[in-house]
Amino acid sequence: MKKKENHPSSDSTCDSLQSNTLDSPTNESRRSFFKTASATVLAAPIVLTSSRSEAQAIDFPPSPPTTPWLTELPQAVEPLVQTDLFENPDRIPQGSANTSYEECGRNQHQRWAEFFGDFQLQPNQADTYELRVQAVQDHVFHPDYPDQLVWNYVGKDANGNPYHNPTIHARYGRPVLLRLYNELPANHNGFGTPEISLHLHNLHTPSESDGFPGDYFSKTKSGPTLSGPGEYKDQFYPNVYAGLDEFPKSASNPVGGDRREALGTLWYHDHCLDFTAANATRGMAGFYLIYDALDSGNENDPNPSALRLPSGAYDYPLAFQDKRFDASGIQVFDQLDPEGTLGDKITVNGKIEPVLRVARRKYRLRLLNAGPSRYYEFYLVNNANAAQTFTYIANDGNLLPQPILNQNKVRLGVAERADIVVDFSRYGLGTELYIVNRLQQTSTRGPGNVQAPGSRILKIIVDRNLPAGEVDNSRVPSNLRPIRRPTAAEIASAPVRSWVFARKNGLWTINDRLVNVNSAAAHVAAGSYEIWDISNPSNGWSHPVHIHFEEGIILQRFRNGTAVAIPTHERGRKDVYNLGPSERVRLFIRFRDFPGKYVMHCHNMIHEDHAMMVRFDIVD
Ligand SMILES: [Cu+2]
Repeated sequence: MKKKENHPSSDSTCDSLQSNTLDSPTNESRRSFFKTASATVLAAPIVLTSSRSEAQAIDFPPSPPTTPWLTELPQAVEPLVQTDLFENPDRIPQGSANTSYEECGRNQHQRWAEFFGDFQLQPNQADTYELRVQAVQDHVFHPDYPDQLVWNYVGKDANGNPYHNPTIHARYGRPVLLRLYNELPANHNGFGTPEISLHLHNLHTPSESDGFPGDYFSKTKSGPTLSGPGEYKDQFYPNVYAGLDEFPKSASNPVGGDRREALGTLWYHDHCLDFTAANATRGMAGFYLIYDALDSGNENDPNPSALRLPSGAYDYPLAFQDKRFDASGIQVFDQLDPEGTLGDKITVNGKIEPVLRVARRKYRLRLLNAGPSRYYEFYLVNNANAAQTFTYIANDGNLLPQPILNQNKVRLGVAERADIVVDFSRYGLGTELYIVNRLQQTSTRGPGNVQAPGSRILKIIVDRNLPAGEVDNSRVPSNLRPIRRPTAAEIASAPVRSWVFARKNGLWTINDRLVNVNSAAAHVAAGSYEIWDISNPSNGWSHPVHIHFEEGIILQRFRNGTAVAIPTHERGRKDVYNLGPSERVRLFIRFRDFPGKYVMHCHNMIHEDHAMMVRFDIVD
């Protein structure tokens, strides 16, 4: 058990927070933070410490060994089916919060009337989904470990069965209304907190639906930036391209916005203030894939301008998370330690050392580092550990202007994505391949060296030919999506804002400040653009910095004050900017369409929770 000091600037009176790290059902000492935390306390960071004490930190032993390759991943990842949100006349989605019928006190949906006309949504105006965040008691990370508790977003599959952390398929021009119920137990013991805020990383989502960290809710509690608790919260995803005001919807632009700003591979996860690492580690994360006329999700698309990338069962998202397990095989996480818990077991879509069987054809693999802390450098290798080649097509959910051919590695900081196309037709039936991680890491502070052969994370078996009559019509064209680069005049006229990511008294700061969701550190004008100069003066740790809501373009990279080349895969649009030791990045970014409160933070979720995050407001 350990006791932490309060955040020095907090007016919190809660000084007896208990460790609730261990999750064994027999551990009587577990405590839920929020049993003792008052609403006042919730308004401020509460898990902060002024210094790390080695004596207090829990040093977990390595996770118990597991027998590899016992679990098979499904051969296709099905999209979530819609839920009818019109059955209950009291709870029809509407512009303002439906607090009379148990919705939490969110702000009014922006531009609602512009999209839907009426105060209430009409049938067929949007794709409607319902997710319920639930405690699932029987998750199997690995057959050698016991069934155990996770928290998942639970929808329903086409047969009405529970679909955990479902993949959502969306289309530009078709809004999504996602209703999120919080059904977590208020009396939870163990790591994680039963208040939630759903962030869809990095859709162009209005502030009130962005999963702002202070917007967390449960049936009985609400974050400092909501006006009240509730059973559920409606999130409105307009699914327009960024730049809606500059490129309005019209007959020739039916979606609205700048089509060069399209995204593809997105993911959603919990973003509760101070507990993002714990809640995401507890299991709250899933994919949201969005398509448009170009990246249409149909490899047989007759539209001549469609890219025809591998689609359907051959468009496969893979989320990697680092996790730690105790001697009995139960997941553990130290949410009080500002250096967190580094996972030594890597799950792929929630499974340890799984197998994916593929057909002899091209696949689009969407790789996501879902955190909380570990960096990866992935290679696709054969049985002799020889690296295989693939085509790198998208970074952070943005298709690159041109594919990068003959690549053999993908390096991902937390929340970064990479879409790659692998042609398995090159391999004979029965070929066994592996995704391996060669990046060494011994603490949550950042990665170390790259060393072969690395550890095998996922086994891929090329186990079948295409069914008779089926042809692989997919392709990777030589041009993918055009990019809008800032002009020289825009760069010259852009105001420069500097952000320093550092460490102070054992915590993590931005411009010397700990997170304060009640106060914006920057006000940027809607429709404007700026250069953000982000830097990490330390040589002791790394920060994958994430800016919500808008993507940026890296203008320059520096290491130890010297300009260095921008890697090819970083020359598209990005939403995560890796700051390695003594690194600095200058990026160009626009702020458009939906004013309100947003955040920038380190996406090493442990740094984020301990308190490397800043609120910025877009103002009219
Ligand atoms: Cu960091």
